[in-house]
Amino acid sequence: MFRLPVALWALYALLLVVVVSGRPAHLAKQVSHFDLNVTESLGAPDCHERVIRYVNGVYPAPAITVNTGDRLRVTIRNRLESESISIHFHGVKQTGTPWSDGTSHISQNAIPPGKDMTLEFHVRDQAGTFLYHAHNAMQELSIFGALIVQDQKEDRKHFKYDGERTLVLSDYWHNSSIAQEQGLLGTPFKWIGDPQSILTNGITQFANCSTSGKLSPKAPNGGYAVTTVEKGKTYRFRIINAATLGFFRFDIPGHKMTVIEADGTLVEPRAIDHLEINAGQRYSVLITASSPSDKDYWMSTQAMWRPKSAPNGWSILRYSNSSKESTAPAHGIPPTSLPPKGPEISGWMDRHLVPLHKVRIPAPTGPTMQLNFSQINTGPVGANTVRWKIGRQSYVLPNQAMLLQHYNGTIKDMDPASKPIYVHKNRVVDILLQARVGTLNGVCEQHPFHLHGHSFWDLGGGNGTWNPTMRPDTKHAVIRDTLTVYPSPSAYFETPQPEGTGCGWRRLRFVADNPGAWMLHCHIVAHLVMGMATTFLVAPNDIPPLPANFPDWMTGGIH
Ligand SMILES: *[C@@H]1O[C@H](CO)[C@@H](O)[C@H](O)[C@H]1NC(C)=O
Ligand SMILES: *[C@@H]1O[C@H](CO)[C@@H](O)[C@H](O)[C@H]1NC(C)=O
Ligand SMILES: *[C@@H]1O[C@H](CO)[C@@H](O)[C@H](O)[C@H]1NC(C)=O
Ligand SMILES: *[C@@H]1O[C@H](CO)[C@@H](O)[C@H](O)[C@H]1NC(C)=O
Ligand SMILES: *[C@@H]1O[C@H](CO)[C@@H](O)[C@H](O)[C@H]1NC(C)=O
Ligand SMILES: *[C@@H]1O[C@H](CO)[C@@H](O)[C@H](O)[C@H]1NC(C)=O
Ligand SMILES: *[C@@H]1O[C@H](CO)[C@@H](O)[C@H](O)[C@H]1NC(C)=O
Ligand SMILES: [Cu+2]
Repeated sequence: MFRLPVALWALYALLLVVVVSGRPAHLAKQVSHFDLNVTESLGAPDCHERVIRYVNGVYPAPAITVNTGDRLRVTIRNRLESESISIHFHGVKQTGTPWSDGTSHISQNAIPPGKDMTLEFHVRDQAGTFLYHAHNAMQELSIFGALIVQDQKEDRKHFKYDGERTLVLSDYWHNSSIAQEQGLLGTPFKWIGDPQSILTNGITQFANCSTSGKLSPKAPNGGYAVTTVEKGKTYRFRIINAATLGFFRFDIPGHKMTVIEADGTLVEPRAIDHLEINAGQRYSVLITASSPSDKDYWMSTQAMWRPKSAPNGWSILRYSNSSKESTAPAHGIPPTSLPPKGPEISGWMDRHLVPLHKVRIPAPTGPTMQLNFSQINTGPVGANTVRWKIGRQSYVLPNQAMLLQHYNGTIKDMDPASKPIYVHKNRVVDILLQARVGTLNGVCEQHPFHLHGHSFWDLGGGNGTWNPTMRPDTKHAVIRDTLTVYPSPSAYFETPQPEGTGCGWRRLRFVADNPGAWMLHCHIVAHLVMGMATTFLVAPNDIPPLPANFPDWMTGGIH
């Protein structure tokens, strides 16, 4: 029998500690290196074949899992034929690294085909469920994947579960995003319509996969995502809405869900019978596998706050005797109808949330910034050219990234439609988002607003038009990064309203403690492309210098 030297035994013991109990504190600050090699080729996520984007050969992009405190070094290789890309880590604050936000036109110029770029950043004081996705015009969510930041010590202190599962929900069109963008920005305006499919972990069935003849030689090949659980165990389901349009209702028959996390903030556990999750939002729910194990449960995802939903947002919850999760898709036959949606109730989900850790909410240190937004028609009479106006104007992305223009000293020469709102260091900013009926079709819609570089308190909202007697809702003020401006149910969508009618409002508050150039925008990508965005230049004098190794082509004027 061979004998290991004492030092090796010590190393073995240390490794055992690391594996068994999670990472010891002194090893917590790791550098994790990830490659994101972006390619495109034919695929058939819903059995209808089209060109899709793969990251490291898979769709959706692979999940990235790190620990709180880790430093990430992410190398993005753009191997697309002709499109520039950037990759944004949605919800990660990028404290001190505004150039790593991955937002093209704002934090960097997009990465041209054939080029590589490495982003470095810390996930300092954040933990929970995030996502990463492309952030260049309409291609926004053609590349998306889960980003999980573990803080096992903290999570296990409050919640008991035996395992984790991740469900990435997304919506999917058969038309290319380039065709969509041309339709949206062209005259006459052409809306993208509702998606053909709602995918779970990148697959569903639009056509019958056996008969459509569209079985792609490469994965994915459609079918239904299968999530396996063991009888008697409790799981943390991390549910990520990576849709470009859909506000989803998610149901699991025969199982109660208990929500414990919203956008990286732990909340008091609350039992819910279904989940409502907007584009860009994430929730963790606990579910216990205590139902009969001899059948499959069809989990469903359907769009709310739209006239109709794609009917194929199905995936399978399956009991298994193996502790290993199987990922092989199934080609079963789902139920014929989705669970009834019930009436759309503004803020139903938000009112189930109370932060687990109570933190003092600072008072705003300036006047409330009211951002009114509505659709405008800028086209000639009889032909529509449609944009979304927010605040003073419809936002036009600068050709050169705003942050680079900050370093160049050219922001002051920018087109007014691209200029940022200046924010002093550490100002406590209160923003009142007020939706109004525009000139086109009299509709009120929901809008998921996402802020870069900061999380905010979601201070509640209401129907119609805000007035100063309406106080912030501090009870449900969860710190998050994506909130919903709901339309009043009575003014919703199908019922045309006169121009100027208040559709609904919501208030958020954030501490501007992260110098940089940051976007606040609607996460409905079509709305973003149509100008529903604004930018903040936070504490320009305190923006740290650009790292010397920032790629040449970035500052050389290539778009
Ligand atoms: C990404 O591409 C590089 C360069 O071709 C290669 O060295 C690396 O192994 C690839 N990474 C992955 C995860 O596929
Ligand atoms: C797809 O795009 C083409 C070209 O823009 C357009 O003619 C067609 O109507 C679009 N199809 C759908 C389903 O939106
Ligand atoms: C698990 O194993 C038990 C006992 O062998 C068996 O009765 C049961 O059907 C199995 N369940 C599944 C889901 O395979
Ligand atoms: C798909 O087609 C095959 C072959 O015709 C059939 O056996 C199967 O039931 C169909 N599946 C669905 C989901 O309709
Ligand atoms: C937003 O609308 C309100 C009410 O019509 C108006 O008082 C306010 O000035 C508008 N704010 C901005 C910034 O345009
Ligand atoms: C909004 O209006 C609906 C009825 O249309 C009502 O049920 C709801 O309570 C209102 N919400 C708020 C926050 O006032
Ligand atoms: C910065 O200025 C240099 C020199 O004038 C110019 O070549 C470069 O394109 C500018 N970069 C940006 C991002 O404006
Ligand atoms: Cu919107």
